Amino acid sequence: MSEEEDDIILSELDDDELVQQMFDDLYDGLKEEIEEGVNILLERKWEPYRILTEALVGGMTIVGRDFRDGILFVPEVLLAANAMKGGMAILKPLLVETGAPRVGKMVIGTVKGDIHDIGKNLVGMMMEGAGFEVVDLGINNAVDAYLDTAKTEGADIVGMSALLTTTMPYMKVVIDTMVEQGIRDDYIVLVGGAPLNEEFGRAIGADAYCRDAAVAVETAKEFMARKHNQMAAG
Ligand code: B1M
Repeated sequence: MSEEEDDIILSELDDDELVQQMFDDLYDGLKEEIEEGVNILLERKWEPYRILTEALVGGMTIVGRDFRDGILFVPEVLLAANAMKGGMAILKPLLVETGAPRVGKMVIGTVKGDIHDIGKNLVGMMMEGAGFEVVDLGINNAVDAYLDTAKTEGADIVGMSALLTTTMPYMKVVIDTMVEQGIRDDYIVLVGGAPLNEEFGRAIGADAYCRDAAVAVETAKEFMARKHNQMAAG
């Protein structure tokens, strides 16, 4: 059989087959195929958030498992991340175009020593979609980056992301510095990332740990509502 005959036509697959194929394509770091898959699912009227969570995050979970088990290595995972970002770039304007009134401002970044940014980007996208203004600090952020930007931007929320057990303690450094400077209560501090949990969030003095981007949005809304109520009362 010729190579052409072997080619899979994504648009001819049913939804389940297409999502399975996207898992394979993400695994193989095939950015163009991932972009095509996302566009096909959009044409089939899938909600952008569903595409994000079921097709893209689902695929990245498989990559993560094989990375952990030593089946995939950094260069391959980088390609997978690049493919995922291609798909996210298509979805971003759709998640953001809600036209909702601004409900608050968040400064978000990945902590010092950590270059993982997919989860942080996803949270930023979802927050924007929910009507928050988001200032993205990128990766590898030291205390000053968070605090200086939160101050100059007049942020309501400081969001921190960490994907490594070695970098997550840095979140406490940021929060402790806020306490030392007497500004801890000026901000809602939300933290997230795969190795964290609620207990860790509490132990470092964050306002909340957010399991995923949807929880981050809900939590941010709740805290903003409380803040507005306090302001109205006081
Ligand atoms: Co890295 N890596 N990585 N990696 N990587 C992990 C995290 C790891 C768990 C893989 C594994 O072993 N199974 C492991 C960490 C082990 C540990 O510490 N316990 C690991 C390791 C070891 C490493 C290196 C040290 C590998 C090496 O060099 N030997 C190295 C470290 C580099 C560094 O940061 N200094 C490294 C490098 C990389 C790549 C560069 C190749 C690439 C990152 C590319 C990029 O981000 N641009 C990469 C990737 C892609 C991963 C995995 C496979 C996937 C992460 C991801 O994007 N997930 C990851 C395995 C895994 O997590 N299962 C792994 C998808 C994303 C949507 O989920 O980020 O969890 P997540 O975000 C979620 C929630 O956590 C939450 O919401 C998001 C959306 O729902 N959330 C927040 C995240 N941040 C939030 C912030 C908030 C709220 C919610 O603020 C309010």
